Amino acid sequence: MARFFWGAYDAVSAAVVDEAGGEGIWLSGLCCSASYGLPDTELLGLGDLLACLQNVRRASKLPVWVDCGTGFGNAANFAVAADDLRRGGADAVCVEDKVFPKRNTFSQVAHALEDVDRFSRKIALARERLEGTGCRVIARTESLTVGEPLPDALRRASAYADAGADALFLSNPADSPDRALEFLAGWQGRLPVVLLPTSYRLDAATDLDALGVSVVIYANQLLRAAVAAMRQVVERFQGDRLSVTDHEPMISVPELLQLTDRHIV
Ligand code: SPV
Ligand code: MG
Repeated sequence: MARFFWGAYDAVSAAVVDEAGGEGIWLSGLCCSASYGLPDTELLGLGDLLACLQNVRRASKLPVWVDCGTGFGNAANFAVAADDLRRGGADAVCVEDKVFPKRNTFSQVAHALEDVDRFSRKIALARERLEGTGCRVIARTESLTVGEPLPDALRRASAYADAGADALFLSNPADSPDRALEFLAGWQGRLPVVLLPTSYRLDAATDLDALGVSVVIYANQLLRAAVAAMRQVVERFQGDRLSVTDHEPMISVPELLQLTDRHIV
């Protein structure tokens, strides 16, 4: 049965997912970077990401999949980083086949894809390093992001499966799921697939299980919702500067205390 993960970036966002009965957490590179005031260009270091993971782990025992961007350098670097993240509480590490320093998938810039063999080596070495630990390696392909034809995405996915990836993360920054669905038809369930419907909408009638989709990630919706709510509140207080009442949308102080006391322990 396909599971739904939420992108979190700190203890509060993780606690919100946890108390709502979420099924898993995506430690989002974009959102963690933003919380440090950094662009999503791999300026966030391994130590910073480990700190974000520690905060999220303080708030939740849910599975946490860590977005490692392009993996902190070469295959050897990614293997060490993956092992550190595993010891920090990661249930999976996800690495993408772009060239360092990558830009966010939704950035309107030219993205450079990594060489298939070099990327496969990253997967294989991390897989070897994590053997027996229970921590998974997820290979993310950006083939559709750069507009490559479907056979390229399938060729890359096959190479990553051969290298030992446990799941395939399919980026598809389009306003329709069509290409992702075409990929799934061609892929035929060789590895479980992870989808990210950030810009497209999956039809309620889509049979995710039959298509081999194991996880759907809402990667950045929580931070986007938080910013929208914060803006709304600031604007309302600006219009009524002496107001001490709770403005919508805002939780009460006791609710905040309950969140920190009950979920961030
Ligand atoms: C992230 O959350 O950092 C991701 C997902 O990589 S996305 O930004 O939507 O590409
Ligand atoms: Mg990312």
